[in-house]
Amino acid sequence: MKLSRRTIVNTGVLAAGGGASAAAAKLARRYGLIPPDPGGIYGPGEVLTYATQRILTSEHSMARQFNRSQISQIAPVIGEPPETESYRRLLAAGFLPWRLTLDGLVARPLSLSLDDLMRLPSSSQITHQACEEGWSFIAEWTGVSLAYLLNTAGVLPAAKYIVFFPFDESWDSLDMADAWHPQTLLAYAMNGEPLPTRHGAPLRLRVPRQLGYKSVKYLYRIFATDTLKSIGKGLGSSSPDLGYTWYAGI
Ligand SMILES: Nc1nc2c(c(=O)[nH]1)N[C@H]1C(S)=C(S)[C@@H](COP(=O)(O)O)O[C@H]1N2
Ligand SMILES: [Mo]
Repeated sequence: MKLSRRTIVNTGVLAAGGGASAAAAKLARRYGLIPPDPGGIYGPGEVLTYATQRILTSEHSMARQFNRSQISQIAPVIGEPPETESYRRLLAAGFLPWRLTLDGLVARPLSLSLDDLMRLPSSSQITHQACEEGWSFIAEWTGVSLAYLLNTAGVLPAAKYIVFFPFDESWDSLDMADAWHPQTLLAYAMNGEPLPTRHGAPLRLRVPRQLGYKSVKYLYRIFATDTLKSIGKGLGSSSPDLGYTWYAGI
């Protein structure tokens, strides 16, 4: 019998007898599925969502893809580009001096220019991006799959998370299931044009299986690590500071 997510959640809750929190704790203990921010304001619910998603969806379940005719006429943007001096200088220089660093638990750290990235095998997707605040749009993104880059750098088996650092404060991280996922993309183009500044130039992450805030814009560094404890407040991203969970699966 194929159990629905609801069945499992309900069964877990009933079996644990103590509501969602006990069920989450039980599931998470059994499967070792604790997200990095379990102590936050969404703690028990966050553990339950992450654990049930990881148990019930295969690692390669795919986000829906659309046709060109479904691309949104208007793509909303949120926020202003980073105000740091280093970002402004790079923007003014057309990102020629920009480099993406990939380091941490990798056999061969990488430092790549935009040209270097564009010479790697490219991959495109027409997917839906949904902001937690309610708006969404469909666009085509083109870039290099994160899995390709992780393979090139030789990510070590000890790596449990991949962390994404932008020129502003909105850093985030993915577990290895989402990092290796074939639709997780480092995008340098949107709808056939170079990525517009406010959509994250020169390079952004696209994680179509999670809410928009996981798709970090304005990237400069990708870091493979076995722990998130020493980064920021140790919660795996800047989002828990703002009241959003680390795991934002949809
Ligand atoms: N570096 C950085 N990445 C970011 C953000 C940000 O403020 N800074 N906003 C996030 C949020 S909340 C959303 S919904 C999407 C919005 O992407 P868009 O501006 O291309 O629509 O980017 C995400 N990535
Ligand atoms: Mo968002």
